[in-house]
Amino acid sequence: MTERATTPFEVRGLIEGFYGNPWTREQRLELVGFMGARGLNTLVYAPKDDPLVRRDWRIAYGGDELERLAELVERCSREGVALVYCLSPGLSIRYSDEADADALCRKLESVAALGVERFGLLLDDIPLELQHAEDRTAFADLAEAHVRLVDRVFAGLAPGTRLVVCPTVYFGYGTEDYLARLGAAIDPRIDLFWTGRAICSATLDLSDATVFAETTGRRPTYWDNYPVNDVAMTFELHIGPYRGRDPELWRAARGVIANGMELFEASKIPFATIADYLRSPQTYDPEASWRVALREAVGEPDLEAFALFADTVRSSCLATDDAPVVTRAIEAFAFQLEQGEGAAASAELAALADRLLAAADRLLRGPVGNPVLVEECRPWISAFELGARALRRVAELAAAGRLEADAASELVRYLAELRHARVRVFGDALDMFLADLTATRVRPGELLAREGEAR
Ligand code: LTM
Repeated sequence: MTERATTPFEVRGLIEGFYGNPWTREQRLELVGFMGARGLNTLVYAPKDDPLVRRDWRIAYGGDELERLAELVERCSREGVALVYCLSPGLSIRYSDEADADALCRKLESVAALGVERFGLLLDDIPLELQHAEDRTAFADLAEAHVRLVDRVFAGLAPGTRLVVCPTVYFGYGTEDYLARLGAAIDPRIDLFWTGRAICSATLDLSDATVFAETTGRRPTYWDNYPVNDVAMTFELHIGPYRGRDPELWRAARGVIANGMELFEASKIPFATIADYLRSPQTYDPEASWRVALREAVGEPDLEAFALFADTVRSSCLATDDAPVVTRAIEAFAFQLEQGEGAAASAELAALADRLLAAADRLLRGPVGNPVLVEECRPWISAFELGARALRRVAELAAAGRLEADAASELVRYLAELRHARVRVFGDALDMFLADLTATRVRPGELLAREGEAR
């Protein structure tokens, strides 16, 4: 593969591609301004639960929906952001039915009439086997049906229009047979999305991108599933910095588009760090970028409080260090206690707990600079406050020399309530700590009973 110029990624973007309530009209318009200001040049429109994109893909735009789309197209063109309009017909399309292929092309034409010049055909999250009997007769398998569909759609687009396809096999080693056959058969000008080794990949590596490019005959456009927190991830709040992306990835990838959370305001924090990486992957510093993103999101007066909270919700597929500040404090406390230094240990833990409590109080009850963000994060901030109370109580019991005697009766309630909250705060650290302090002292069944009470 030939080495590319130092301006890294051609495609630097975001995708509304999550399951859940799509973003609102106002949020999308705001996002386009946010992107333009940060050098992000591509917005992919693909909300899984917008009926006109997926379930009802055959239905034409009209009325309000058409007006909104036209308004988004206009805003994107003003901000220098390319809009990629996607359809996901895979749940119901009959690949062997010409009428379905026509319906798909007509719908794309109707959107092209608004001025859209880039389209996506998304074939993710559908069965790997052909479902309709007629399709099983017409095609050997899904790959063959997809080659025919992609060819048909691409041929129907006006010259110069770009098409990106999300294959049904969209993650893995990049050597899969379906990918190789699709890549070998479709026009080399068509782009392919890929999420990397996993649906939500911990790392995106130059070597994998190179393998994908060799298999498919084109550089991957990464559909990066961060910060998205849909489906089984809804208990995590993904506001940590973008990380684990190879600084040299641009040498073999066409670009990256990052999938957002339904929580729009919160998504802007990781989005800002993603924009920093995409602008300058070789100099990108996740923690420095994150600090700036947090400051922009909450404003200077709330920065310390929000940053303390944000440090406890880093859990995601990208993070190995879930809640570093609190984890280190718990480790230090446990060690000092073992050494018989209970007084010093409890003083340090109490001081941290008080800082966490003050931060939670400010965010939950004070006037804040970004109330929309705090509302979105409220379930996690409430659990953060509960955890801080638990830490405070541990410190008090230790200071009074009562940890041994009273941990079970005093702390099991916190453990039960934190588990019942069903949001991930403090990673595993606090749960393990409280469980450890209480485990040997709680009668079997008591924690379960407490969880029942918390309900
Ligand atoms: O990632 C892809 C290509 N498709 C879906 C997304 O729509 C979804 O948001 C993410 C995260 O759950 N996973 C998918 O498989």
